[in-house]
Parts: sequence; C-alpha cells; structure tokens
Amino acid sequence: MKTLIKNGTVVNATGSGAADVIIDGETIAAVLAPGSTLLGFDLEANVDTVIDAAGKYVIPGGIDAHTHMQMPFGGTEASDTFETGTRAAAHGGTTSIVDFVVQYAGENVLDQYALWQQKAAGECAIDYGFHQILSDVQDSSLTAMDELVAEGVSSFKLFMAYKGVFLSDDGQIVKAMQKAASNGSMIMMHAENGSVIDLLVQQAVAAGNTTPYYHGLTRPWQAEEEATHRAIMLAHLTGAPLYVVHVSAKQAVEQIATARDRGQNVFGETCPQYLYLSLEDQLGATSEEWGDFEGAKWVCSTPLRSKHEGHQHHMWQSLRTNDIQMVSTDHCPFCMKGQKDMGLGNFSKIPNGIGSVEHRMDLLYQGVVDGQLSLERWVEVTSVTPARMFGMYGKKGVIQPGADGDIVVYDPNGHTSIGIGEGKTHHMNMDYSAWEGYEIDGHVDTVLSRGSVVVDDNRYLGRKGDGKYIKRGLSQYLI
Ligand code: DUC
Ligand code: ZN
Ligand code: ZN
Repeated sequence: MKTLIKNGTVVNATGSGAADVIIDGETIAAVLAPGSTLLGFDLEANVDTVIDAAGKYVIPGGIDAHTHMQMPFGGTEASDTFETGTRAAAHGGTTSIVDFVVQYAGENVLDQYALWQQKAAGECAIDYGFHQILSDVQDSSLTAMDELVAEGVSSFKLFMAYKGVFLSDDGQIVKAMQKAASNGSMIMMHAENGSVIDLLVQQAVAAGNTTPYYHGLTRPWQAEEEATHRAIMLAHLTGAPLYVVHVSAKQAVEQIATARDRGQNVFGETCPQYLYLSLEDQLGATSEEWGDFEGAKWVCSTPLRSKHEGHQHHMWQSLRTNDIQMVSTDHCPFCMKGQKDMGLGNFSKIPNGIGSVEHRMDLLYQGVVDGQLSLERWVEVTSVTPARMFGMYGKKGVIQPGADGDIVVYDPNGHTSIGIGEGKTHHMNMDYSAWEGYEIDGHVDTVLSRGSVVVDDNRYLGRKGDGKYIKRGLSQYLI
C-alpha cells in the first residue's frame, strides 16, 4: 500500500514548507519538492491512494504522553477504555499515547506491568507505550525498574500526594531516583504536598465547605511550588533527570526554570486545562441539573488556578520560551452520573480528572491562531518533544524518510465545535465535555497511523487492535 500526500505544507519543529510525502506500507519513504517525479517515475500513477492536502498542514501525528485509560482511581475507574480512548485520540489527530501502568502500595510492579499489557493488547486504535507508576518503592520495584527499561518502559511516575493511595515518602523517592540516575530512565513527578492538602481538605469539609470549588482552594499553589522545589532538590541530590507532570502554578514553572538555568535535567509538562480554564470558571459553574455541583466537571489535580494570579498567561509564555517543554492531557475521564457524583456533598470524594485526549491538538492549534505559539512550536510541544522526551523520536514525532507514517492533515480554514450539545460531538466515553462550547479555527481532516487512514472527515476508518505497543528507548534529552 503506497500513499501520496500532495500539495500540503509539511510542518516539522525545524521549519515548514511545501512538500509531497510518500508513505510505503507503514513507513514514510520520501519527502519531496512538490510535484517531483522520482527518477522519471510518475508518483501519482504508482501509488494506491492520493490525499490532496492543498491549503492544509501536514504534521507529525500528535503524541499524548500522559493518559490514564481505564485507570482504577478514586473508588471507580476512568471511563475511557483503551479502545474508546485511543479511538477518540485518533479523531483528534493524536496517533500515539503513553499511558501509565499502576502499581498501588503492596502490589508487585512486574505483575502490574503484565496486567496493563494485557488490558491494552488488541484494543488500541493507535500506537501506545507505558510509563510505570511506583507507589511504595520496594526492593523488588528497584530491580523491576531495570527490567522495565529493557521492555521499553523508560520512565517512572512517583507521587508526593494521595497518601495511602500513591504517595511515596522522600526516602522512597530518593531510592527510585538513585536507580533512575544509574539506569538512565526518567523520573516523572506529581508534585503537590500531600500532607498539607490532606489537612486543608479535612478542615474545609469540617467547616461545611463541601462544593467542588473547594477542591481548588485546598490544593493551593504553595503546595505545588513547595513539592516542585523539593522534587528538584532530590533530583539534584541523586543526579536523576526529572519531568514534572501537569504543572499548573506559575511559581512551579519558576522553580523548573531556575533548575534548568542551573543546568539540571529538569523538564515540565502542562495540560490544556491550565492554559484555558480557571478556578473562577469552576466557581461560576452552575446548571439546572447539577446546581453548584456543576464545578465537579473540572475537578482535577493539580487543580485549575485563579485567573487573577496570572498562571494562564505565564503558562503560554513558558511554552514559548521553553521553560515548559510540552503539553499532554492527563486524560483521566469520569462521567458525571455514577462517577463524579460520588462527591455530592463532599468534594474530596469526586474522582479527580478531566478528559481531553481528543482535543489537545485543536486546543493548542487555537494557540497558534491566537498568536500564542508559532506553527512549528505547536508541532514541537504536541509531538516532537514528547517523542524526544520519551525515547520515540525518529520513528515518531517527525516527517522524514524512515519515520512511521503517523501523519495528520490539518485544515487551518476548517472549524471545530467542541462539546456534546446540538451539532457538536466528541468520541470520549464521557457524559459531558469539559470543553463544551470551545470553538476552534481549524480542523483535523485526515489521520494516518503507520500509513493507514484511521480518520477521514470525522469518520473513523480504523479498527481496534491496529495500535501496536511502542518499545521506547531512553529520553533523547539526556547526555
Ligand atoms: N490527577 C488527576 O486529575 N487525575 C489522575 C491522577 C492525577 O494526578
Ligand atoms: Zn498526577
Ligand atoms: Zn496523570
């Protein structure tokens, strides 16, 4: 099967220009000047499929390096399965995800890894890799870290919050960091001070402050800044590379920027919710159906921040200046009915998470339209850097000969209405959209995963099980 994508503007991180792309089987075979013949060969007559991308961008498929499909969490399970979540991702121009194997305290890391491989096998619409969550860091977890790196799991997420569920104490964190420093893997950190948060939550609930808004107030930016600083210091002590996930507070960004200026291997990820949504949106949210519980739709951790404190502006700026390197979603969807509503009368029982895997490429493209990012930086923060950060670049994250044929044809003159209301839609397994009402000045037209068209003009043409496991290497940012 040979495909020619002609007349488009190919966008890589290093620049963009008119080019035709030929895909042979699953792999990009050539990127040529528009209308080229190859040694006199009439390309168009010798391929099976021609996609006309005139007036459109041809970009490397999106890579969402932070998703939680069917994750058991908060007394329930994230509502997207590997099947539904990866299909939704494909609709939105994401052709690879990196999800998280979960090891809760007391569980065996390698058993959990085998379980997650089973859960995903034969289910995914697009390619997928895994990070490994470590909760308690047992001796066997440390040896498992070496084995997992050989399996292509080269990054390990630790938590400084969620005591009794995920939290590792500082000694456990240091042990895992020492191992990462020795085997070249990446430590990912959920950086919030869990003890402080637990106390504030307890006090708020005791005082009768139980609506979703208090979720944000009891997870203040100081708790994020403090934990980010501590994680950076522990990484410095051990020599481990550190990737701080879902950064929402500008003060946490400043900690990351300072460490980077010092030459430390510290990286930061933010998510669309911290670029667009605020605590005030959550406070003001009300509906006939849910009253002030409507705000539960946006309960996630780290939480939304106040728009009066300048976090959103700072986050866009940090993406431009590379103080923050990339954007993932932390896709962790829950339905309002039967899941989020477990927290009616007590916000601390609301399962934490927002679903965005389908909308990341569009929401970040809107940043290009709004003058927040260049076209190339859009591709960089959504595809190129995730590929480099997590050992996939070359195959993923670039349009060049030898790379996988993971390509999105994006129409800058198209339009996307996000949500679930009349005439709008999404494909995530959720009974609401955290993004309802967002209008995007662009559209994902055609999505190819390893050379096969999986989405065309909003129609899904792939099959579950098309997606293959990505055996990742070490981060390409480390020396
Ligand atoms: N934050 C969330 O909002 N959901 C899943 C886990 C996390 O850290
Ligand atoms: Zn987290
Ligand atoms: Zn997460």
